[in-house]
Amino acid sequence: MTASSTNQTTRGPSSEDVRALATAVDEHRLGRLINDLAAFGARDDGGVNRQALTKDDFRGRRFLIDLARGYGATAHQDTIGNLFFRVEGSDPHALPVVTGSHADSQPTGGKLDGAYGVCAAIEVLAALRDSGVSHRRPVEAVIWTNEEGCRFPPGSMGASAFTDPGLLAGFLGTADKDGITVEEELSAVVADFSDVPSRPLGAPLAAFVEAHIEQGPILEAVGIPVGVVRGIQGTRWFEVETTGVAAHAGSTPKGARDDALRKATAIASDAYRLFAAGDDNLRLTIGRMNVAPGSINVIPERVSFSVDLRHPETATLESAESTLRSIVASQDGATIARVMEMPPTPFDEVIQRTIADAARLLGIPAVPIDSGAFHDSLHLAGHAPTGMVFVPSRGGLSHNPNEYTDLTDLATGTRVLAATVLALAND
Ligand code: HGY
Ligand code: MN
Ligand code: MN
Repeated sequence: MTASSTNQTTRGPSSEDVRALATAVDEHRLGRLINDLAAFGARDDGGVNRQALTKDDFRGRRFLIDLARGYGATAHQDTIGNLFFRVEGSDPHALPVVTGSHADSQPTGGKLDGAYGVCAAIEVLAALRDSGVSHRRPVEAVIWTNEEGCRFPPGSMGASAFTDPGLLAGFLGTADKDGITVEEELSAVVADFSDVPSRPLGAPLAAFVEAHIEQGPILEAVGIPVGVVRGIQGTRWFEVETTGVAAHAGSTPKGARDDALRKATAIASDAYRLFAAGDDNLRLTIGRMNVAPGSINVIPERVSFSVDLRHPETATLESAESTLRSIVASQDGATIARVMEMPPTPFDEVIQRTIADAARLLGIPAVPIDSGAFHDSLHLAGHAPTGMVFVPSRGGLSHNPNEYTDLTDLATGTRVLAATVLALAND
């Protein structure tokens, strides 16, 4: 099993150690952990609302810190709240192999998006302890702050500040719809986490591997339990604003109505029509629209709405953005601002091969796959050799309370993750 980034065949773990570690992955312990974490921000419909830096998010973190310490890990945090749970290897000076994901969710999220990768990473720590398998490098499980970006855009705030600390100041000042900032939320809980030592952003690491649900229909359709992710498509987020004049719904004649919502809906319908006709891989989503003053009998004076644009190629994203900008310009006074840009990002070939080798050694079928969703790994890919392990999503559904993956598949993905981490920790 090759594990080093120099393409040399290096001393990796013995097949016996890999199998011992995979056997130590406990499906039921993993299932319990996923359900225990889902209790923080649980919704009545079985989903989860654990948005970034909310009380539920922080309570979930505290629960995971105490759990990881119980597995013999030390906990650290950085200035944007990323959490690291570290178990030492035989060489304390070696760069760590890091695995993990995000614990924040969508407001109408499921139990698995992000949480699965966090729980799988902690299960790897538990399996390392239980199996006694040796590893040279330290292994760390990480919880990245605010991956979803729905409360505080942009997405992957914690991972991108970790890999580019210059972004931190801007992120700390970001406010949610109620005007509460990232900095206010983080400083409100400093005392609660004073037992967790700090570490600087941007620590070097040997490799990063993230387990995640696919959130799409491909693995289920082909009946394969593991996806070896080749890379992530590009994503761009925009805020569009239109303005008008608030006036009486009944007494304002047609010619005197300056209606912000009429302009916004004209932009939206032009965008949907043009993108429906375009490249099938181009994805446009208008997920949020705010209308002010929002009264049934007042002509809207301001509308703001989000646009989420995705495609595997930068050139297509560029041309789609300029089309969108010209549609917005067709409505007088309308403005558009780009609030996030994640470029299409390929993953490290050696990490992909290490994941594929791990699955093969364990006799687990695996296929290469591309990610339609963005992930924290997109940012880590520029910081260290990075890869992802996908497991199937039932019906391809995610960002929905009915998100579901069989526990067997979750455990299978965790076994491949554990074997991959072991290979990288012994390269
Ligand atoms: O939006 C995404 O792709 C991710 O699930 N946050
Ligand atoms: Mn996610
Ligand atoms: Mn998500």
